[in-house]
Amino acid sequence: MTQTFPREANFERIALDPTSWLDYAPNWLGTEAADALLADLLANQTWEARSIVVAGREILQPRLMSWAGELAYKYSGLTIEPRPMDDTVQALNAAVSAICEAPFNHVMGNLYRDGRDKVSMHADAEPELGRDPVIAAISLGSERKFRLESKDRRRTRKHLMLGHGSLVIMGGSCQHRWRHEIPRVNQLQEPRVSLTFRVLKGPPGWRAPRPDWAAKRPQKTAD
Ligand SMILES: O=C(O)CCC(=O)C(=O)O
Repeated sequence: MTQTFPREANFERIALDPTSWLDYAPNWLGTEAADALLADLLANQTWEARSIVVAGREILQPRLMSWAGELAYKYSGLTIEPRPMDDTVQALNAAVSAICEAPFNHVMGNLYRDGRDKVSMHADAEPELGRDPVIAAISLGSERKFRLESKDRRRTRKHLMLGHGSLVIMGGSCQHRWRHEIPRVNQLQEPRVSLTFRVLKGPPGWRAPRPDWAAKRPQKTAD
């Protein structure tokens, strides 16, 4: 039977700057529900090693990934094709969309097999996500550090420990003013799974339409 998931969460807000924040619900899922979800995802998602292009070189991502969504998604030179959501991912997507009041249509899974797996500093700022996207992430399994660094000259650093059954939302200008990473940890043996939820506004290559006023430049006349 498909698990059901809460459609509400007790968030604490962590302000990063006046227009960027994290909303963090450490106990969104209780331990039992989080254990069951982790076992389901490990057993039933297709976990793949995929390459991305960094500085012109193709490298294998240091983690496994799974995904589902009605549109293809392209980042770092990697295009992941549309793939249907299974019942569990669909139920999660509906619950997290209701909580965030965002029509998420793409779910990406990351499987960090142990502490050597990581995701490097980056921002989710592809044009297909639009301006100031809301991105949510569920964490399951071992607790890992979620580190953020501001893009400005100060390079301010913040971090949050993401625990089993938690839900975090990156809001406001988070993707435009900050980068984030899950750094490597020595000697950690246990896996972690995260599922991240995005709204893709269109397929790879989609661009926000120019507002009407942008096209209406005055004809050149003598001032
Ligand atoms: O695993 C996480 O919590 C973060 C994943 C991430 O940064 C991403 O999918 O962009």
